[in-house]
Formats: sequence, structure tokens, C-alpha cells
Amino acid sequence: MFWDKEAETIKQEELEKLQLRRLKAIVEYCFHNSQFYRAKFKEANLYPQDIRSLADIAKLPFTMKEDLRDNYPYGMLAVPREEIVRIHASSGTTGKPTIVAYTRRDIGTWAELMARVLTSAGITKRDTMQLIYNYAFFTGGLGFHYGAERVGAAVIPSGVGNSEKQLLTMRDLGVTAFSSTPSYALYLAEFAANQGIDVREFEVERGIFGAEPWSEEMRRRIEEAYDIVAYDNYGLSELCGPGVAVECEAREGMHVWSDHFLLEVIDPETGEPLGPGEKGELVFTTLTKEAMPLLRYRTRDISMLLEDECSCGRTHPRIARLMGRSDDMLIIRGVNVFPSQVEHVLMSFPEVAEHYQIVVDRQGTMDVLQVNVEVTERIFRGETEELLKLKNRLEAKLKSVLGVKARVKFVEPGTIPRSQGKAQRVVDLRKK
Ligand code: DLL
Repeated sequence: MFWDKEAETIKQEELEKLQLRRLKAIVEYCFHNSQFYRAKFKEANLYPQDIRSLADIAKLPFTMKEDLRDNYPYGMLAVPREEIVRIHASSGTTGKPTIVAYTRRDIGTWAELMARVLTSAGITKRDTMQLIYNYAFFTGGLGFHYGAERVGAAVIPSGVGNSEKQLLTMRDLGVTAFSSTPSYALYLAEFAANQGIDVREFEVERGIFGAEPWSEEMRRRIEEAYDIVAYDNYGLSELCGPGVAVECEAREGMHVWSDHFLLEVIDPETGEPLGPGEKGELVFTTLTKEAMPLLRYRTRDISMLLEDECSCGRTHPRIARLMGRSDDMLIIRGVNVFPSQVEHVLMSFPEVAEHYQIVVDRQGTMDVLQVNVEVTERIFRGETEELLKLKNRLEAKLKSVLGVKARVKFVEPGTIPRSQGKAQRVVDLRKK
């Protein structure tokens, strides 16, 4: 099922032609309308006419998150303020927030791409869709909202908070699809179970989850908990918000809407381009944005291009499930550890519940990695010997996968902080 079949199944050759035309246009546009980019081009002694092929994109300088921060609030705009119709912001973990601005056309394009996203995940006008995302500065709420309305679904702007009401809404209004962070979806199922409510009996058939890292095992658990099909989708505020990439019915990687976002995968150390199957950092150039175009924006997100055509017929390139962020990477006694690896190990043990936290500390000069894990009620209240065995098995598996020792600590079910939005999985006490 397609929202815009022509655009989504465009022939490779046509797609490349369109990308080149748009790339040249956006470079020209940045040169004339963005003070920030004009200065960057001058510095690199670069002119719009230097971009003659798609490969010439490598001549363009990268744009970093720091550029957005340094130019806070309006320094990245390529249009006069009066053309702006919406502003979102991402708080980030440190320092100043970064803002993203949209013209009327940008909002329209975003809604269109979200309509593609939702349709790709099987949402139609017959659905009643509950959106359990923050509707404020975060792009998740309004992004999904506009897309779902465009598709014609009955949209319930639930927002976040009040799990009891979320559940009543889901049940009483006959919700058939919902969207939230994967961690909240699991929390809500657990909350329901504690109230004696079986969400598997609801009418929900599908869910679209994203905005934070999750694993295949986590998907399986969500699907089981609700008896639904769960789709992954990816995006970031700087590009628009959600609406950058999504799975189709094949659920083998996410299609990146590359008629609007030109994707490169690079080696984060050297900046060199990487091919299909090679893990690296995703870099995007916005091809159609007016208010805040970005050239070669470094996301810090790690994934890879997938080879082969997709059985769904979409020609847009696919990326694998996100593998983490290069700035999320923990260095433990010199070994690189991604939180996603830890999740992968934990979730492969059925005795382990979905909630965990990674705590890194320093004892003397030694880094210490501890994983606080919630186990199921039955295991927690069970035999000490059984717990000890489980702990040993978990620690052995973590050691073999991570290449570094991790201490496992079992905590009482329900004690790891739950989040309505993105879960905080890592606490690095070394930074204090
Ligand atoms: O999280 C936009 C969004 C909203 C995407 C709703 C999907 C659904 P930001 O708050 O700017 O925007 O955070 C973007 O979140 O760079 C990734 O590190 C992470 N992220 C987003 N989607 C996924 C995903 C929104 N499917 C940052 N898997 C990105 C893993 C994801 N990480």
C-alpha cells in the first residue's frame, strides 16, 4: 500500500536525476539565502556551480549539531522571519537547545512524508489512531498528528501522561493503531497488566514506534504484549522530526525518503563514504527544505545501508535498525560499548523485564560497568539460587558480547524510572 506510489516507486535512475536537480537547487538556494552557508562556502572556496554530480556532494562541508547551537536561535534560517509558521526545539542533553523552523511549505512537505510513513505501516482512513507523544516542542506529537489527519485516520491527540486515561481511551474508543516511544508502549502494557487489564483484547492492530533506540527483542515483546504488528520509524528534529524513514510491510530495514533527504553513510572518524553493509554515521542533506535547509548534516546516528531491492516495490534506499549513536558509545576501560548491545543481551533472556539502566562509574582509576536489571516478579520473589544462576548467565553473556566485564544487579520490579517519552538508559557517573 502506497501513499504516493509514483514518488515511492520511482525508478532508480529517475530518482538520481531528481536528487541531482534538487541538490543543485538547494546548494544555490543556501548560497543566496543563508548567511551561515555563504560564509561556509567562502571558507571552502566553493561555488554552487562546483556541484555537477551527486558525487560532488563530498565537496560540501559537513554541518554539525554545534553549528545549530552556535547559531541559536535564528542564525540558520534561510528565509525572513515572517515566512516562519512553526518552531520546534530539541533540548539536547547539554547547553542551549536547538530550534527548528518551518515555512508553510515545509509543514506541508512534512505532513506528506508522514502520510507516506503511516501508509507504509498500514494505516488508512479506516483507522482510529492514538498519538501518545508529547505535543509541545517535541516533533513527535504534531508530526504524527498532521500525517495521520492527511491519511484520513481518526486522530486522538492523547499526548503523554495519565496512563490510566490512555488505556481507557485505547479501549473505549476502539483504537486500532497507536504511536509512542517503544519504552512507553511496554510500560503501558505493564501498567495495564498490573490493573488486571488485558490489552491483547483491545482492537489495536498495529503500532508505529520510534524516537529512541530499541531492539528486535523489544519489538517482539511489544507485539506479544498487545497482539499487534509493530513498525520502526526514524527521524530527527533537525530534518523535520519523524518522517525521515520507516519500515514497510517487509519490515527489513527502513526506507529513507530520499527524494527529500539525500543520505550518505560515512566513517565517523575519517568522513569517508561507506557502502552497503558497512556500519557508519548517517549524514543527510535536505533537498527541499525552505526555512532551515541543512547540507551534509551529521546525525551521529549509526546504521548502515542495506543491499538489494525491497519486496514492497519502494525504490528508496533502506537503512538497518539504528545501532546507537556515536556519542552514546561508552568507552569502558578502552573498550567501545554501545547501549544497544546491552539491550540485545538482556532481552534475549525471557526472565528479564524490559526495564534496565546502565550505570558507569569509576572506582579509583577503573571504569566499572553495572547493569541494573528488573526481572519478572516470579523470578524476583523466587529462589535465591535461581537468581544467582541467572546473574551468572547474564554476566557471562554480557562479557562475551561486550568484551568487558559488566556487573548485573537485580532490582525490584517497578523501581527503574519509567519515562513517558524517551527512556534514559545510561547514567554515566564518571562525568560528575
Ligand atoms: O525523536 C523524532 C521522532 C519522533 C522520530 C517520533 C520517530 C518518532 P529528536 O527528538 O530530535 O527527534 O531525536 C532524534 O532520536 O537522532 C536518534 O538518535 C533517535 N531516534 C529517532 N528515531 C529512532 C529510531 C525525534 N527509530 C534522535 N531508532 C535521532 C533509534 C531513534 N533511534
